Amino acid sequence: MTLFALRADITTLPVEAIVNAANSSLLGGGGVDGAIHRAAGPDLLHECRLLGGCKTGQAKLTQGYRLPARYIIHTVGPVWRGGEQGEPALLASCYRNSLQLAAAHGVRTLAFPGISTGIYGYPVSAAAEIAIAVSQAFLSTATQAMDITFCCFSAQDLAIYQRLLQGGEPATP
Ligand code: AR6
Repeated sequence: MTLFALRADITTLPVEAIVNAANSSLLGGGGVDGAIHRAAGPDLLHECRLLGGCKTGQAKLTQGYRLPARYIIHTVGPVWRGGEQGEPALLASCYRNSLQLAAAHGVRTLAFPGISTGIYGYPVSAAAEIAIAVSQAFLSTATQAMDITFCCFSAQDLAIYQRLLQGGEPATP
């Protein structure tokens, strides 16, 4: 099993790529997006301006600039509107497209934040189930191994992931 959960600031993780929970402008925002732009530095915004935004459920890749991570994969999660507006499929698409983009760039260590579970209001347990299920499905068909870390910002979120990952110990990437 190469799925891990840990509690950390995702901008500090020594992985090859981190995923950003962005908005469709890709020009920065609050939450983890703001933290990533602050830590990566202004060159990130310059590259993002060239990308022409990103649709909900899609993903785009940039360099990591001042981050330990070589790449940042920016994905736009759905805003939670009660769960009947296609949110689960869109969130699954975020994870799947991010994983495919990572694999296409030879990434072997990848960290995800809880996409949509902050400002966008997606319930953490439901989102974590999708994150894990999509990642497991991806790994079962991937041609190359990948370590996937679910980076939680709170102890509560970490407990949810650990329960869903069947109590596995959090591991450093
Ligand atoms: N490291 C890891 N996780 C973090 C960090 C961090 N440094 N900071 C926050 N989180 P959010 P969303 C967690 O709101 O819900 C932005 O303005 C946070 O606790 O960042 O997808 C974008 O520009 C939560 O668990 O993203 C969009 O407009 C998770 O990251 C909008 O927010 C995601 O919370 C996207 O909202």
